[in-house]
Amino acid sequence: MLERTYVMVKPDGVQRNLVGEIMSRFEKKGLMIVGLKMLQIPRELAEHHYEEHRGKPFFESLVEYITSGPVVAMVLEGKDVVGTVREMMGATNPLAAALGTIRGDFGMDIGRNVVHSSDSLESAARELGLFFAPGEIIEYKRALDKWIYE
Ligand code: IDP
Ligand code: MG
Repeated sequence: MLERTYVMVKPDGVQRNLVGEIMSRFEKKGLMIVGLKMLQIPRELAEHHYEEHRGKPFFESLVEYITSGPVVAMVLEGKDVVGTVREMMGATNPLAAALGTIRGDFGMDIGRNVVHSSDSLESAARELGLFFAPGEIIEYKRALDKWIYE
């Protein structure tokens, strides 16, 4: 099923010049970029985005981390894209993440794990809505699609 998900390169990924590398992996996989922007997340939006973690011991440091510098936010579209991107991203703790995944290849600490992606279709819809206005998600045809999908 064709789905959309919300993905972002976190401030550490931007500072470490990993934006191109990370986006390139998604492009090469065959996922389609249908929304893209750079922003520095205001505290209120960060707290909203990470609502489910409010009250946990790491919540404050998480909000500080995610608001500490610009992020690159994107909407990716593709077959089963939510699960596909979660797999490409790897486990939350980069030292536990498999090599070959983004976190496994580029991260060391759970509090600096380089990338975010929605964990379900429901959170994808919610997070997309927080970061992108409807008009900022672009529908277009890719000539390559017939070589990516049977
Ligand atoms: P996810 O990003 O793999 O979906 P979540 O459990 O949703 O993981 O946690 C959101 C983010 O909060 C993580 O990506 C990580 O940056 C941070 N985080 C999660 N658990 C911890 C922790 O135990 N200590 C510090 N930061 C954490
Ligand atoms: Mg999560």
